[in-house]
Amino acid sequence: MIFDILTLFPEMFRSPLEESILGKAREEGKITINLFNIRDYAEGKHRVTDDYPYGGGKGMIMKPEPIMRGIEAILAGKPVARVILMTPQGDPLRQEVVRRLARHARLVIICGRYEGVDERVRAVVDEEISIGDYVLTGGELAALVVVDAVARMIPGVLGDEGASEDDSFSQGLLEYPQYTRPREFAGRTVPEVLLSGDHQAIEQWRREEALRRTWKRRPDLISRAGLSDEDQRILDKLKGSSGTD
Ligand code: 6GU
Repeated sequence: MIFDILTLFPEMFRSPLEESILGKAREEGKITINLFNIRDYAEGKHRVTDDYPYGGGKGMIMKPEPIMRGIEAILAGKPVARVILMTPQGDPLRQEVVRRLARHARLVIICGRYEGVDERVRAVVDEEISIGDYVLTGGELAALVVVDAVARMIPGVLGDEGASEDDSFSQGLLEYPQYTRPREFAGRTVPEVLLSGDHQAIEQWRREEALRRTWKRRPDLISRAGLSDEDQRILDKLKGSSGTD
């Protein structure tokens, strides 16, 4: 999968994309990340990329021409790509959006800065994405979030365990509690069932804990989760008893 990122600050991407799982996925050629500096597509001695807003107001607006020239250069010859604009006005990123994006062979991601981009840039944008209801100084960190979330859905990127299937959200629920050694730490012990070797009991406990957590912390997710009759029964039981988690 190819990610082409159009930004005024390519350096913001280097280290996060070199480390750990993404670094390895790049080395192994499972993902390719190309960084393009919008300034390289700006004209004139000063290569200006922003200007004052028509109609007045505070802040600067990113000029359309450098971004459009950048997109044209990126798409030249290989036009099959999804063009995404990172903006707080976009669709909120959710796991289902991530899964859908991961089906594309190529994503072109435009990072907005300042107070926004000239509206005419939207003519070449297929979709706009936000990573949440708060404001960042620019789309770069948000684009990194998109690349990370999408890349880990690509087969082989997480290794052969296919761990992305079991995550929080992949089933519409938060993840169950996890433990590793030691068996007792700071006076707290690992739940007995996890030491029992009874795989069916463990699975049942995990499902119940996932449901409990989701119901307590993110009740908004429950209605969208698509629960089985068994899940619904567990949930009714949880609601009946006043749990403490
Ligand atoms: Cl994509 N950009 C900016 N500037 N702020 C954000 C965002 C994006 N998503 C959430 N906040």
